[in-house]
Amino acid sequence: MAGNKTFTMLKPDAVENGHIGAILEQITASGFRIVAMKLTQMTKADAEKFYDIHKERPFFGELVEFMTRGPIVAAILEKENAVEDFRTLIGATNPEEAAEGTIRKKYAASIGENAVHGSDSDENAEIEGSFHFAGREKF
Ligand code: RTP
Ligand code: MG
Repeated sequence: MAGNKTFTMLKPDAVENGHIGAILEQITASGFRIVAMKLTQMTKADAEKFYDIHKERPFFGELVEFMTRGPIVAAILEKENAVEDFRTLIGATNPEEAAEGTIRKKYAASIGENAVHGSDSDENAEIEGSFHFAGREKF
C-alpha cells in the first residue's frame, strides 16, 4: 500500500526568488496537509549527508554548494499516495522536460537549480523527514 507522507524542500533558488508563498499555495491547493515546516539552512556536512546517495555523481559538489547557499523551507506533507503524487506535482528534474503547470516548470531555472525537492520512496520520505524534524515538531 502506498504511504501517506512525503518530505519536501523549497530549495535556495525558490526562497531567493520570493516563491515560498506561491509554491506552498500550490502544494496545499493540491490536497497536501503540512505536518511539519520550517525555514532552515543546511551546513555542508548536512547536505553531504542528505545527498550521500549522489556522492559519486559528477554534480555532487555543485549540488552541495547550491543547497547550502541560503535558507530552504523544509516540510513534511501528508496525502494519500503522497510520494508519487508530489513528484507528479513538481515535475521532471529538468524543468525543460517538466509538464506544463508543474512547480518546476513554473519556478525552476535549470536541472541543478530546480526549486523543489520531493522524496522518491516511502522509506526515504521517513528518513529525510526525520533528518530535519524531531518528533515534537511533527503535527
Ligand atoms: P530531488 O531529489 O531534488 O527531488 O530531485 P530528483 O529526485 O528529481 O533528482 P535526483 O536525481 O535525485 O537529483 C537530485 C538533485 O541533484 C541536482 N542535479 N543536478 N547538474 C545535473 O545534471 C544534476 N542532476 C541532478 C538537482 O538539484 C536534483 O534535483
Ligand atoms: Mg531525488
